[in-house]
Amino acid sequence: MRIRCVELRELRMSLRAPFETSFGRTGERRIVLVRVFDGEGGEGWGECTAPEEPFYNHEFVDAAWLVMRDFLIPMLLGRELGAASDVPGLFRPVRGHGMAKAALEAACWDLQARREGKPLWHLLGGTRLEIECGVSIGIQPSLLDLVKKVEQELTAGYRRIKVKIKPGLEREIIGAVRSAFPDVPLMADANAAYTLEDADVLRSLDEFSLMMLEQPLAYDDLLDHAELQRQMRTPICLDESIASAEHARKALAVGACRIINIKLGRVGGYVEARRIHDLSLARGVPVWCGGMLESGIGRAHNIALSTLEGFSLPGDVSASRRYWEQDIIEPEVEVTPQGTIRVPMGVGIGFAVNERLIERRTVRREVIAA
Ligand code: OSB
Ligand code: MG
Repeated sequence: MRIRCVELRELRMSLRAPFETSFGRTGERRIVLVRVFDGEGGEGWGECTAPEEPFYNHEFVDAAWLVMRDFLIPMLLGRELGAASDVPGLFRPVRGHGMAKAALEAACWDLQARREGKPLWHLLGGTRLEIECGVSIGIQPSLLDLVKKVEQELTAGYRRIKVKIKPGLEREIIGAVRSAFPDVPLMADANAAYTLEDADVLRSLDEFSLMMLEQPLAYDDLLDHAELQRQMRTPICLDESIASAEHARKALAVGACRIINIKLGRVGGYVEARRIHDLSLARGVPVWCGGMLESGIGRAHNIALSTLEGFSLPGDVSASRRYWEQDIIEPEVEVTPQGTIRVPMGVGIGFAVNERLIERRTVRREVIAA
């Protein structure tokens, strides 16, 4: 298979409610979509999960667009690919920019699966037909709003609640949810807002019986996380700190975490995500699929990834309705009353792409051909 042409699009999509973390607040997403064409009538879709600003990691929409257009796409065009798994090899000269790489690689996987007439999850080696869903709840205007929100998500069936925390508010946020719902599977995500100087307050979170504490310390740290993990009972889960299988191997070797959040974009695509998955599975370390406020295309890819055996904990992959008035895939992603998503049986990502809606939301489009 060869890629003859790539289309980049930027869409504007308003979130139904703004999403706030320790690094900021997002109301309107700039969604970047990638479509690859094989010149023989085949196409594949990917989504670049780079956010609007370089606050989560170094990547952001405008940089990802340029890296794809000026470096990655020229490396891909016209090259003979035995399979989509060959794509990361072509991109190796570019350092970092995992989200830009992952978007293109994911589109090639969708294309390959469609050419072979298979669901993508099957091509990836997935085994789960239903995936367990959790929700990530941003920082709310008040504790009462937060407790109401949690109640609403539990009523909808979600199996795990993740709350965002930030310094000074962690005990109030977690305490409010824990006292309202004493037995609910609960975790907290700090998005790297703390340092080891905060070890006392972080250690005190052990009393809330959290499933895990996600990324308390710096995005580029492993050693301080290992020190904190030695002092805490609550398992640490790393998100930002794991951008490759090498990072995962080192994190586990030094004891920086006991659980890993895998995001396709952050780790640079399916090949690297599967490496992290395989290594974690071999060491008995649970993994789960994170989210980046994706549109339906990124969401469909997250569902496919979540079918791999090692994804044994509920992820941040939830219903389209929680994010968008109208999603760009059909049907939209829906969650059962049991808090699961049934894996689609159609070819490729398994959802139809609503091209008319995509066209309406597009603010920028560029086509790059050989
Ligand atoms: O840290 O997991 C995170 C959203 C944007 C950036 C980082 C994170 C998140 C989320 C939301 O937690 C996950 C989702 O609902 O897509
Ligand atoms: Mg996180």
